[in-house]
Amino acid sequence: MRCDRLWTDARVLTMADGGRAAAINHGLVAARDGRIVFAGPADGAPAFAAAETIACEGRWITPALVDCHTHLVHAGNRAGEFEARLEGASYEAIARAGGGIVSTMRATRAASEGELVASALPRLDALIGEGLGTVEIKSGYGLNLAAEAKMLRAARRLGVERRVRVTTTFLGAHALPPEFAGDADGYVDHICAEMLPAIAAEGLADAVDAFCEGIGFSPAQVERVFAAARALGLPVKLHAEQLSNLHGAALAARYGALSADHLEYLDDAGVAAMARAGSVAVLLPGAYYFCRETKLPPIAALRAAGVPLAVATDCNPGTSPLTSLLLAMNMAATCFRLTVAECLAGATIHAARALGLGAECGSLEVGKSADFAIWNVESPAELVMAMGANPLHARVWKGE
Ligand code: DI6
Ligand code: FE
Repeated sequence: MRCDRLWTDARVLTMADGGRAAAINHGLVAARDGRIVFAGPADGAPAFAAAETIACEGRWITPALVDCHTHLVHAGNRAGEFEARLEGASYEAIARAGGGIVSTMRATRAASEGELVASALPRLDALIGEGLGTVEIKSGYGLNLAAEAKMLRAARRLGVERRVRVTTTFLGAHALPPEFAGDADGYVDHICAEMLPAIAAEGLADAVDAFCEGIGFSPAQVERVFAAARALGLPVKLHAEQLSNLHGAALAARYGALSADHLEYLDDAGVAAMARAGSVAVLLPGAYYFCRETKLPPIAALRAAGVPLAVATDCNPGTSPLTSLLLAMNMAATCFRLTVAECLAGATIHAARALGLGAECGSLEVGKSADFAIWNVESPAELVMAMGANPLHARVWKGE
C-alpha cells in the first residue's frame, strides 16, 4: 500500500473505541494526503511503500491533544484582580464592581484584530508546544456585534497563522455590557435579533455558548439564545453549574448540546439529562483550582451514567490563566480523581466529540486527520503525572 509517511517502532495509544482501545506495543502509523490510512500493530500491517519513514525508537504516539474550551483571544491584564482576590475580594464582588469580564471587554473592544491575534499567539504556541492539534476559541469579551465579530475573526486567523485546527464559539451571552445595564432581557433580544444572525451569516461561529449563572444569564434568557441558535442551525454548549445550580445542563441537554461545561454544582437530574442527550461533560479543573472552589463536580455520577468526560484549560484572564492542557490533565487527576485513561480520553477523543469533531480528530483511526503527538515518556501515565514538564518529541498535524 502506498503512503506519504510511515511512523514505525512506536508504542501507540489510538484512543479508538471511545478511548477504550488497548495500547499497542509494537505499532505503526501511516498517513496519506493528511489522513490516517493505518494505525495499529506492526504485525499484520499491510506492506507500505512510503515516501518517508520515521523511526520512533519506541516512543509513545497519542492523538494530538484537543483543547475544547478556551477564551484564548482577549486583551488586557487582570493581575490586579488576582492580587485583590488574594487579599479577600470575591470573584462575584469584583464582577459587580465593574471588574471581571467587563474589564477584559473594555480592553478587547479597544484592541484591533491584529493586536488580538498577536496577544493570543503566545498562548496558542504554548498549547501547540505540548502537542495540541485542535483548539476551540470563544468570543465573549466584545459584547457588541463589532467586537464579538472581531474576536471571532481573530480566532479564525489564528488557524491560518499556525498549523492547528481552530473551532470558534459565539459567547455573546457571557456578561452584560454597560450599554444594557439593568436590561439583560434587552441584551438577549439584541443577541438573538442582531448579533447572532450577523455572526452566522459571516460564518464566524461553529457553535453558540452562554454563561448560565446568577452573575451571567438566567435559564430563560439562555433558552432564547439557544432557540435562536437552533433556528440558524448552530449547535449549542453551555457554561453551566459553575457557581450555583440553575439547572443549566438539563436545559442545554434539551437542546441537544454538544457539551455542558464546569458542572461543579450539577445534580442527579442534570447528570441524567446529559446522559440521555449524549452531551459531553467538559471539566475545567484550572478554574476550580484558581478560584479555590471546594465543591467537586459529580464525577462518580457522571461516570456511572456513561457521560463522556472531557478536560480543557478554560484558558481565560479571570478564572483560569492556564495555557497547559497537560497541567489541566494533572489537575483533573489530582483534584477530580480522574484516572489516567479518563484524562487522556478527556483531552483527545471526548474533547473532539465536545466540538462535534468526533469523526475528524481525537483518535488514531483510519480516515481521520493524521494529527498526533510523539512523546518522550516511558508510559502515558507520565503525561498526566508531571507538572510543568513537557515531554513532547514531535507533533504531526494533517500528516506533516
Ligand atoms: N466562566 C468562567 O470561568 C469564565 N467565564 C465564564 O463564563 C471567566 C471569565 C473571566 O473572568 O474573564
Ligand atoms: Fe469558560
